[in-house]
Order: sequence, then structure tokens, then C-alpha cells
Amino acid sequence: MLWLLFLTLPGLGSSVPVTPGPGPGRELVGIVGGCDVSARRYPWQVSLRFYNSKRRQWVHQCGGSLIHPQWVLTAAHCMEPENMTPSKAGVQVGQLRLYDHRKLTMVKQVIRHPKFNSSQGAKGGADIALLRLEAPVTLSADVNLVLLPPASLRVPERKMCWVTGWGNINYKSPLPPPYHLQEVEVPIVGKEVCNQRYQKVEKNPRPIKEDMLCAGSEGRDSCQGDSGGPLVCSWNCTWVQVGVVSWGHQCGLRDFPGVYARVTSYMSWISQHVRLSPGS
Ligand code: 4AZ
Repeated sequence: MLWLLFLTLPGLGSSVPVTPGPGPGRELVGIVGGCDVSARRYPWQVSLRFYNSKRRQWVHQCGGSLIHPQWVLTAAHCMEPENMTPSKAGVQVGQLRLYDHRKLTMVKQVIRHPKFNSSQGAKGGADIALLRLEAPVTLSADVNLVLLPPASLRVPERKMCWVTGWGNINYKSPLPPPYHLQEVEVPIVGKEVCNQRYQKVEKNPRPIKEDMLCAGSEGRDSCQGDSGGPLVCSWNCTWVQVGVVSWGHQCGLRDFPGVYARVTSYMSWISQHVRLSPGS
């Protein structure tokens, strides 16, 4: 019941109309196997940008989610190297297409999880980071917070959830212009099954750690460039972020679901830094 407290954050459910999943007549164009997102369905989705001095442009690098007006949740491996200056990073909120020339909000502080190990990368676990923005963003119909789960929430195998991003639409195929945000529905894959699959390609006998979550099926997955973005599932008609896009063996392969940082494992760490009080 405690987790109902989290449901009182502003504007959720109501700002996310439930629309049917991909079906006949909707062209498969992106994330992997995804479709163009309709306006205001994922108002928490942000694009994490880094300044590229050669291109003189803020280039999309990763996804993220707005969990508080001044805080973004993303993947630690997006915030490399460890000593990077926060001023090299910005986020774009409230947009469906990349590079629509709206204002960037600058990042003031980067908090990577202390257990994230740069040399192991995402596969080492704790692939989670918090970005404090220079100023709180103004919430609206296009910009809103995602709910986080109580630490006790169990995410059942085979539950259908959604992942969003501007990442590759296939292994090594980038999302083409106009770079419209993509969504795809993915089933949660149990840890045992996921471990069995990944044992075939990883040296580690149990590559899927306790703080990871697997989701995806053949042709439906997140991919490079989606990292840091949210995996959300609906509980009682409310979207809750249960995963952060982290890693995988290529993208959309039948035997290799996407691997996500499990948000429930990090709720106490997140709460240490971000005041997620009810109604905040
Ligand atoms: C990546 O390289 C990556 N299929 C992200 C997600 C997945 C694979 C790779 C999941 O950032």
C-alpha cells in the first residue's frame, strides 16, 4: 500500500492517455519494432545531449526520465568519463522530435551510483545515475514526471511494458530524420530465462544480476541510443518506471532480451538524493 503514496505525484495517469499498442496498419519504424509516439504520451521522456565541439552541436547521446522537476534519472554508462564536467551535458524536455530547436536545460550535478564500475560498464550493474538540472523545469501537458515504484514492487514475468527512445531502429541502423520518439511494447522476461540465454554469449555464468531486469522479444527491443531511457509498466492504469535501458546483446534478437537497471533496487539510493515526497 505504501506505493500508493507515490501515485499522488502530479499529473500522472491523466497526462498519459492509454492508446492501443502497435497493430495492423502501423508501420514498424523504430526503437526496434517501434512506432511514432503520439503527443503527451510520455511527457517524462528526455533526450540527454552532449556538446560536440567538432559538429558545434548538442548531440543526442542517451535517454532519461524526469522524476522530479529538477532531477533526471538515466544510466551511469551515459555519464562517462567519471570526471566529465556537468556543463558539457544538457537535457531536452517536452519534445517528440530531436533537434526541434527548443531550449536545452543544463545539468548542474551528476550523481552516478557509487557501485557503478567504469571498467565493467553497464554489465557490472548499478548502471544508474541522477542528473540535477540547473533549474526546475516547468511542468505542463508536454513535460511531466514519471512515477517510481516502491522498492517492494514485483514486476511479473510476461507483463507487457513499454520502452521509448530515439535510439537505433536496428543493430547499427540509426533512427532516420525527423527523429521522432519511438515506443515499443515489450514483455518482461524472467531472470532465470534471461540468464540462460545470456550465458551463451557472456563469460560470467550468471550475467543477469539482481539489480537487472530483462524485457523484449524478437523484433521488439531497445537499442543503442535508447540507453538511460525509461521502461514503464501500467499498474492500476498508472505508468510506473521499472527499468532504465542499460545493455544487451545486439538488439531485437529472439534469444537476447534487452537488459535494464531495475529501478526498485535503487529506490532508497534515489530517495537519498531526490525528495520524492507525495505530491512533490
Ligand atoms: C547500447 O549499446 C544498447 N537491446 C542498449 C540497449 C540494448 C542493447 C545495446 C538492448 O546502448
